[in-house]
Amino acid sequence: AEPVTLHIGGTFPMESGSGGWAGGEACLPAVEMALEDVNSRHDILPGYTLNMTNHNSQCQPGLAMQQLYDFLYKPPTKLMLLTGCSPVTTVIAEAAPVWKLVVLSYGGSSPALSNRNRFPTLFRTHPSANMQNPTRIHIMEKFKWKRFTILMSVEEVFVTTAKDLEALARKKGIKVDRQSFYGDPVDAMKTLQRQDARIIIGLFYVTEARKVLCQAYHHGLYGRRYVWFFIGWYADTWYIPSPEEHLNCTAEQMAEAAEYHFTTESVMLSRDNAPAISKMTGGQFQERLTRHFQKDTANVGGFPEAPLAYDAVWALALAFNCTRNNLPPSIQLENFSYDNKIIADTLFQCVKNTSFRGVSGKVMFSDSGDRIARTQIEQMQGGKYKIMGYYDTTSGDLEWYNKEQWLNGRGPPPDSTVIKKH
Ligand code: ABU
Repeated sequence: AEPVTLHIGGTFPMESGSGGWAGGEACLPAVEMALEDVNSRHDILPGYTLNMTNHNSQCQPGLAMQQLYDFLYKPPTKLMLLTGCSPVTTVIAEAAPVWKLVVLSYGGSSPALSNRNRFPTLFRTHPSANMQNPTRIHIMEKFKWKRFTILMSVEEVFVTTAKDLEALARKKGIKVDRQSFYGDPVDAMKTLQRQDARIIIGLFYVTEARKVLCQAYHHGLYGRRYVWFFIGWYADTWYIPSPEEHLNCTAEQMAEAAEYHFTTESVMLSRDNAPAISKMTGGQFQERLTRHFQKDTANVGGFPEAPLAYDAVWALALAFNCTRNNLPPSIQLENFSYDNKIIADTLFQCVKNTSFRGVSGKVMFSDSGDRIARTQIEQMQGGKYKIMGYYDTTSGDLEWYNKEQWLNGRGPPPDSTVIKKH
């Protein structure tokens, strides 16, 4: 007999009109690869084939709303939705429960998404941005910094990360100043200069990161007295200006200002030698995906997150399999409709109980639908990122390789002006 098709919907930010995350570039091929792999397996969803309708959300929530209506009102009925980028995941996951739809986000890092009351049917393979805050505090303590400044863009994903970071710092007696901006960071940078900020944690998307770096150069907020921390999932060459942005900084100036900054990001690729459920290791998955691109993957949007997107499809397929096995004999998975509570509830329970070895590591969700992961810390040295170590939030262990470098050649600079006593 012909296999029965199960339909899902997916939004992928292929380019970022709003300046957000353009992760669809690598995450869409990763999802397509996973659909192919799942569909060719006879032990998962026998008798069924998965099919995805997808849209380019450009990481814009308004556009994504229109795409959600398309998913809902244009047949066939979708059984689940895949989303990437926080603003889009937020609007879709807030609306989806009305149609009894489970949402699986491969690329939403906003801590706000952990709210079960607001997002009752959301799960994500992407770890929350809050995962990196204990790491940041640990590094502050390691380098004996008792004061730092958060510079952030006014978007829920960054505002909620900053709030959590401030609360953690307060508990450790570390003083935090906060400066925010929307679009143009110039005024915020002037305030940083006035406040004599030295240790600065930046929370913004990559387009804004380039503006900040350029302004850091012009305001002299870089070099031996300053330490910047940026988000680690930007492409490796993110700091090189693109001509359309009219940044008023040359590539050399940007590279000079970027030198010795640190980044933190959740580990998203399994280093395990044992193969994942897909029979590939994390490394083999990455090699296979790399072959898909004609260019250096350091410049492909969403390349670091691609394992999360690949694993999201496996989580979804396993959950469909589990639902099929747990439904009463009179109800078929393919009979799902947007008011079918029995299938929706069974599917929700099945996703909740997900547990498998993925190419991104062990895939399991907490009660709030979140993923737990280690954090990787890197530093830019000579224009290249070098791994400094890993932090395990669960155990509080920092694995540190002592490879950090400082422009003064001595050690970490002080967190404020040192007044010498005579
Ligand atoms: N690592 C990409 C996260 C993108 C977002 O949360 O919007």
